[in-house]
Amino acid sequence: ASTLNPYDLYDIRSMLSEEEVMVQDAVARFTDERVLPIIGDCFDKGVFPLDLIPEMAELGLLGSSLPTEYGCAGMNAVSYGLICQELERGDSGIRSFASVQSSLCMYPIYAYGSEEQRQRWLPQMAAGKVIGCFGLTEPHGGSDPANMKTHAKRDGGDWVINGAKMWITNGNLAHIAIVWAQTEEGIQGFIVEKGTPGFVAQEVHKKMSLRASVTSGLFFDNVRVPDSSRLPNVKGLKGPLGCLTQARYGITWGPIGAAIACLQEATEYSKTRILFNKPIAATQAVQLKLADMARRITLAQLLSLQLGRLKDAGKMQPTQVSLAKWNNVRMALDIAREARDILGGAGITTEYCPIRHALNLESVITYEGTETVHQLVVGRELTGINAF
Ligand code: TGC
Ligand code: FAD
Repeated sequence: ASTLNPYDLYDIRSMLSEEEVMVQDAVARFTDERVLPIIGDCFDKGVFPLDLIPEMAELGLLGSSLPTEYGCAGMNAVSYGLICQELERGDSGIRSFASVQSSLCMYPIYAYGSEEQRQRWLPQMAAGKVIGCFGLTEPHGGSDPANMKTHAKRDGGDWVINGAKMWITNGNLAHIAIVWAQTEEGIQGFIVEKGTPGFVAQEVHKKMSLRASVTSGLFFDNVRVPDSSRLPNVKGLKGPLGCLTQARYGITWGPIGAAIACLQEATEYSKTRILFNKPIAATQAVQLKLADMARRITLAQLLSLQLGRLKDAGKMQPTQVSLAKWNNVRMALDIAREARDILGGAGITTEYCPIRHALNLESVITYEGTETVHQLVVGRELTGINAF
């Protein structure tokens, strides 16, 4: 009998350190025991499972790569990737929560914030007591954030923010928003607290995707914040883009988890579904589909692991992240749709995971840079010509 693991055909596990294996196993257990039993219902009802936040914090999953002096776990990039993979095996919405909290909110406070801001926010965010959201995208077009309309104007020792952000994950859950605004000195980031007069979050309804995640619009009507809430150590688009590089790196890993869940479901189903006197798994058509899924998952696993090793060595480039985000999300979306097909009619209900993953991945392929944006980043690298 074969000793190969069908969901790890190239034995990625053997390339992980002892600590990385422990992290993966702990998060896998969390997903199996705490996420999978409830997530179909959460998706149906359109609610994010808030109860899971303290447990995610306890496992060190919030800001996992930041230093222990701020109450974080100080793990490496590969461990962060494995966290994203195991969370997204549960649901993209759970991984989104961790991505936003870790890479888009805690990371900028750590990388661009003052020591006072770090001390004030990071330990509470690692503990899941303060939730963050990240406001970059605006209603008139997210792919081109350089053209943002939201602006902040100096007024004595304060700043006054006006504008709107759209499609903001965690918007209505968040205690603080990292808000990117145009200023006379270029784009700058501000920490805006919930309850600040003039700041309103409004949840987006009627979503068919990422239903177990909160998505909101943010509105700023003469919102006054002190200069101490400005992130002092970055100016320009490289501020938000630097956060996106962190989050996109995690998103290269996440969809591998979703794809594995779909392959597993399709394989099991096909072995027990008897048609024309034999399991559909015994047909060449289904085996070709399953084999192709395994091939694409294996390639994605190798891409993300190498990307993680480059990141841990301090050598990862944004173009490499774009290539892997594009490849791996496309891989998972195609697999989720194909797995849905193998399940026939049963595949259209949330009793089985493929349709939920397929619908979720429709967001994942759009957010953090659309597939086209990442293709054009790679094209620009090859040609030296900016085709945006
Ligand atoms: P360009 O004007 O050339 O560059 C501006 C400055 O930024 C630097 N830079 C980067 N730095 C770090 N990481 C990156 N990936 C970077 N890319 C560029 C660059 O060196 C330059 O620095 P400096 O010092 O010279 O000023 O900008 P560009 O032409 O590279 O950007 C164009 C484009 C289209 C790639 C960029 O605008 C883009 O990525 N657009 C897509 C926007 C996007 O992804 N939005 C995502 C919003 S957040 C989100 O979706 C969260 S979902 C979370 C969840 O729920 O999980
Ligand atoms: P647009 O930018 O209007 O793009 C429309 C179409 O035009 C796309 O197909 C795009 O690929 C294409 N296109 C754009 N430029 C070109 C070009 N030069 N050539 C060819 N085609 C082009 N944003 C945040 O800031 N924070 C969040 O937390 C967040 N969470 C999100 C959660 C969800 C569920 C979703 C769906 C989105 C979220 N986003 C968030 C927003 C997301 O980043 C944007 O949706 C994304 O960047 C695309 O922007 P857009 O929707 O305005 O589409």
